[in-house]
Amino acid sequence: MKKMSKIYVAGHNGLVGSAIVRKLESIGYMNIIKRTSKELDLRRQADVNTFFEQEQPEYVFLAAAKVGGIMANATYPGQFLYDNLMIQSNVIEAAHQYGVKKLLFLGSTCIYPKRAPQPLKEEYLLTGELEPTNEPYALAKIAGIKMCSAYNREYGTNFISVMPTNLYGPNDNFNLETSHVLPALMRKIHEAKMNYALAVDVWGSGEPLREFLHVDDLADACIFLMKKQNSEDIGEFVNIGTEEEVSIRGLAELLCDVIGYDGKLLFDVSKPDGTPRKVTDITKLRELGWRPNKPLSDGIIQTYEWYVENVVKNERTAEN
Ligand code: GFB
Repeated sequence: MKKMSKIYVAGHNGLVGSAIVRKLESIGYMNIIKRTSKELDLRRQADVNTFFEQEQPEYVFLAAAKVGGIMANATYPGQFLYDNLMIQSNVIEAAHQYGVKKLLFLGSTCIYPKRAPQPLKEEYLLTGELEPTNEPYALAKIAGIKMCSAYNREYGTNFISVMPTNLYGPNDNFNLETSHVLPALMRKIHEAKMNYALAVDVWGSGEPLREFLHVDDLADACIFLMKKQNSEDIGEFVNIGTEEEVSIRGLAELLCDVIGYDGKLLFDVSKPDGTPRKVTDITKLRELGWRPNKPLSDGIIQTYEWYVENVVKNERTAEN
């Protein structure tokens, strides 16, 4: 990938796509193509083909997806399945049709079986039943992995897939109905502090274990893989994570420390826990030559500053 190569970042406004664009621009990539979902609906195959025919991208980061936390997955299972299958199928097929040199497809560690051994190794894919709260999303992502590897076999393409663990960082979704746990608890704890509330509501038992990767680390890993590795080096896909886990209770306590809130945590067990544990094995990624470098506490401090500067201030301005 050269500094003037034509690179399409699908989903450039999202958490992942925006981090990839930030990183690419910061290291001198000048020729990045972006389209909002209003300008190009990736669920429409003819429009996607026209776009690829006109733009002829050489490299594609496929970060466009319908994503959300445990409640969004449960509330919109049809949209999660349809939108993701359509977006990824159209982009992967067009990348093949129009001769893209390399494509990187982003999945998620929810592709692994609910009761897979931990830490999760790549070979555990399709060895058991999926976690029901995100089965439609996981099935779409598994189809994406299989489509990339099938196209590599059948057409000789160079399409690679990566499975990031739970992500967080700037440009995350802070909507309490649809967000993931880290931004949701950041918002709830911040608002509790500002309103002098005595307690914060945390969904589930607080016992599930999760691993959190800062999205700037993910972007760095994706660009590293795009530049240096091919599908035959990577195999079907590679995990991207930190191998460090924290309970939801532990995460809430860490957020309370960073935000400066000393009220109570109230666990609402009427809400789902989801998968009990999800920690990646990143041996393969280390062997390929990459390792994470942002500790969770530093990443949370940086993300909280971003949240206050961007989300809180904008909402205050909109209210006035
Ligand atoms: O991040 P999250 O929504 O999704 O929830 P998953 C993780 C855990 O945090 C669950 C708990 O046990 C939630 O019950 N939790 C506690 C909360 N308080 C809250 C809250 O206020 N909001 C939210 N959202 N959770 C998603 C999948 O699973 O992870 C996706 O649904 C995707 O498909 C994504 O794979 C990475 O980690 O359970």
